[in-house]
Amino acid sequence: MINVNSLVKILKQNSCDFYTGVPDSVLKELSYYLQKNKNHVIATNEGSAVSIGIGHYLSTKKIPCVYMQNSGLSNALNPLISIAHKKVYNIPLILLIGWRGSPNIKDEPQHNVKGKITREILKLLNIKYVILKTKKDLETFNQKIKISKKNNTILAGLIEMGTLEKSKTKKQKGIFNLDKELFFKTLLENLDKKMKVISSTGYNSRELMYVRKKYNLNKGKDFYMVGGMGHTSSVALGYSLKNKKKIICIDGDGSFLMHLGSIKTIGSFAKKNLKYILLNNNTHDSVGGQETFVKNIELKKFSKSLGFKNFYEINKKDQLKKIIKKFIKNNSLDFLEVKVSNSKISKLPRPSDLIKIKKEFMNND
Ligand SMILES: Cc1ncc(C[n+]2csc(CCOP(=O)(O)OP(=O)(O)O)c2C)c(N)n1
Repeated sequence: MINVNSLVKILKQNSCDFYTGVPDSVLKELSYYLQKNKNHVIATNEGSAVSIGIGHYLSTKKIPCVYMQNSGLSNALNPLISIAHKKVYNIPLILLIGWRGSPNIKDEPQHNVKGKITREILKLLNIKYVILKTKKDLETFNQKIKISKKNNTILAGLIEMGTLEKSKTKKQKGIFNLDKELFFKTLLENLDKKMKVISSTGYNSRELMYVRKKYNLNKGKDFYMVGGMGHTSSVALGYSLKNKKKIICIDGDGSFLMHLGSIKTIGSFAKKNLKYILLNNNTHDSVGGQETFVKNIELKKFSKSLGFKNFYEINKKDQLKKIIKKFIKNNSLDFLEVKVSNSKISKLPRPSDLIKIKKEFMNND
């Protein structure tokens, strides 16, 4: 196992003291360590994180540390290839990559696919990597960082689930109180039979699935976005344009921010049958509770200026039923923000038979 302090120490020895990235459960101990660090930027997507790192290098000549989950490596490809690559601007970066679905570890389907090809992607990009498991690997990493700095190349550290030693730091609490389970229950009770729901990566899809089963609520069909974080709203838009039925998109705030431009596309192109729900807990709850900073956005002005017709906000239990009923009944492109607490359910199920879920979702009976 690896202690985050030892990892950070090695980076520091190499004048690397600036961190940017998108949170990941594998790397949550690093997030906890960085909580009070002023040289740390939580980015909304991995391409932005790499780009922030590139900017840091241009202004300081110091190598930055960019962290991400391997699923986000694909978001990072553009700036990694078209800006930082050896044959373009040749910019040194240290990547710390949470390696979900590594061949040694049993994981979910979407992670298994990415986990298997993560090293091949790095090889294609000419990025050298070290698998970080032990203190000895840290020493190798240290040596390779020095070479990276000398040649201005990119170096990656691959970190598997369970490698980083647990610290005493506890996950930060959210800032809102409304129970998410109660929200899901009320929503499902008020859905029309033929409605479709598309829900985001993170706890949202898992909670939706859990609440359906727990209370035996069967109206409507769900499509759980187990991967493709940030693309829930786009899938919902694409679906809604060729379907007359009402379609509900349930997004998390981290997911909403990851490709925020998609919300503008909805504002410009969606019809009246698309309904967007932002489940706002102001955190990346499912990967360690890191702040998303969504609370600083004036969502009413924001959504209206993008083309949504009505904006609703729920932050108390007694508003749930009335506002949800109205939101569902309206025949207009509406935005509902629900300020919810972090998840309180301890053992959330995970969608597993994805092909079955897809078939059931596509069945219009
Ligand atoms: C491209 C990509 N980057 C990072 C992750 C890791 N990840 C999974 S869920 C999640 C947080 C999502 O936050 P939010 O949408 O607010 O949902 P919550 O966790 O609060 O349920 C992150 C960062 C991912 N799955 N995909």
